[in-house]
Amino acid sequence: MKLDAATIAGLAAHLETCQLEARDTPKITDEHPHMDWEDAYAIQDEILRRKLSRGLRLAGLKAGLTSFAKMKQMGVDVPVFGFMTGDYAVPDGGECKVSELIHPKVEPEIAFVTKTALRGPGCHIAAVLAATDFVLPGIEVIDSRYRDFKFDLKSVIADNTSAARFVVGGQPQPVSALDLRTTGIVLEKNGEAIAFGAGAAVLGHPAAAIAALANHLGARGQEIPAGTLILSGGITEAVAVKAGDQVTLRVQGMGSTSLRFV
Ligand code: OOG
Ligand code: MG
Repeated sequence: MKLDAATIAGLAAHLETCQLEARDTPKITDEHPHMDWEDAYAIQDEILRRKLSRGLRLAGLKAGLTSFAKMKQMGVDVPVFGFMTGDYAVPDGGECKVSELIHPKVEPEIAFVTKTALRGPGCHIAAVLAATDFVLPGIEVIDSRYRDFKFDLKSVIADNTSAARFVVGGQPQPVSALDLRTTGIVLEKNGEAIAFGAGAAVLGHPAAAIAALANHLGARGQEIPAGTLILSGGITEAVAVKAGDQVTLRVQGMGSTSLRFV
């Protein structure tokens, strides 16, 4: 760790305030170029602690920057991990208020729900599939608190990987009958199909993103508990949205989920 506890708490308060007030900020590494990975996750942890202390509940975990399309779009090359609290959840087919966000984008993802705990190191795709209760379509709404979505990896980790809202729905499926690598997805905006992909875009297999999360947590003495919802990461580039937009994600064999921006 390069930052002291007071600096970590201050940066967490700053980033969370930007989130709650929907205003942007320059990336924090501009002022703290020496901060390290541990500092970045410590700031994210402090944001979670602040939210839990106000009575919010943890609603799920996420992996991000797990596809080449996303890594290329954001100019980075390592996956990142974050969390969602209950207030991030939009009901399937429900509304998302853009006035509460800075510059939202949507990402088509495959969501996993675990039935047993997963702990790294050494977690792999087969362990993830054995621990998965079901998978279902998920749209993540990301909203970097950084000006013009410009950040480096440490800044985006501290900012809880741009997490803002999410919706899951459709027809949850057990993984036993699926090959998630060839599972196709179509993202629609206002009735027009605008992005396409397959599960293999995410680290070769979306379960690999869940294994990477388990291994990341394992290195910190934590695990993915049973019953955890996890977003495995955007399959395509993220797509900007504005008020009035209707977004639907169709996943092969799993139905669809949607939300409306108002
Ligand atoms: C970081 C979050 C990326 C994903 O699914 O790749 C992410 C960002 O691009 O702002 O959630
Ligand atoms: Mg995402």
